[in-house]
Amino acid sequence: MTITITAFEHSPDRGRGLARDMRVRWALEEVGQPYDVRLLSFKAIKEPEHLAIQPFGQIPTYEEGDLVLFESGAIVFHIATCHAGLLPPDENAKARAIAWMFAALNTVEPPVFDRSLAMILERDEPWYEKRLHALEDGIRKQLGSLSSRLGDADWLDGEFSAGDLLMISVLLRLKGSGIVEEYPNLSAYVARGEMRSAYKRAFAAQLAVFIAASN
Ligand code: GTB
Repeated sequence: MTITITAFEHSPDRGRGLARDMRVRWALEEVGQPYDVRLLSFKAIKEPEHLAIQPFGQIPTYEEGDLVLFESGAIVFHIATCHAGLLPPDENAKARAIAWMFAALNTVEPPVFDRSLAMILERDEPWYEKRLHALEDGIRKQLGSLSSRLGDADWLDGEFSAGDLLMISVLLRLKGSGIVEEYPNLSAYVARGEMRSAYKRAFAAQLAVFIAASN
């Protein structure tokens, strides 16, 4: 059955792979599932046709036969449960990998997202610098804990899993800030993710959308 995901027709990240379709593309590449992409404008994501499949008017979504899903974490989890390669077979190890998926989305992504939002919406406020420092200190608190747990391991818990895929996707949002580089093991961890051939294919696919839209 054909898998179709949605992504931005003109991603504001200009091909840097920061929008959340990237994690879904990466998961599909990891498990070797081909997929189609329906590209949508900012106007189209707020129209009834898209709202019927994504109630908040966002990308990404996932369609496969009768199944329609939204929320990138739920989509990655679905892909990981249906195909080998992103969750370990041992039940306890699987539960721990799922815990890392939640940690990426519930513990690390919120402060990272708040920083991105502040940089867009609050840049002209007189208190912006103070707020940015406070948000970055919040991120450092989580990254310090993550760095201690990772130690000198390659991945968060044994083999590469959907937990690593989501955590690295979240950390990539900090590219250019210099914050991840304060933790050399996290910096190397992110680089290991980016070196995976599945990541490279997913990145190239989303970049091709930006290049085609620029021509
Ligand atoms: N919790 C949902 C999920 O994980 O699927 C959140 C989905 C979401 O935030 N989607 C964003 C969206 O559709 C795109 S990814 N926004 C439109 C809207 O809400 O109206 C977020 C994003 C956008 C842009 C950049 N960027 O330019 O760097 C990075 C990330």
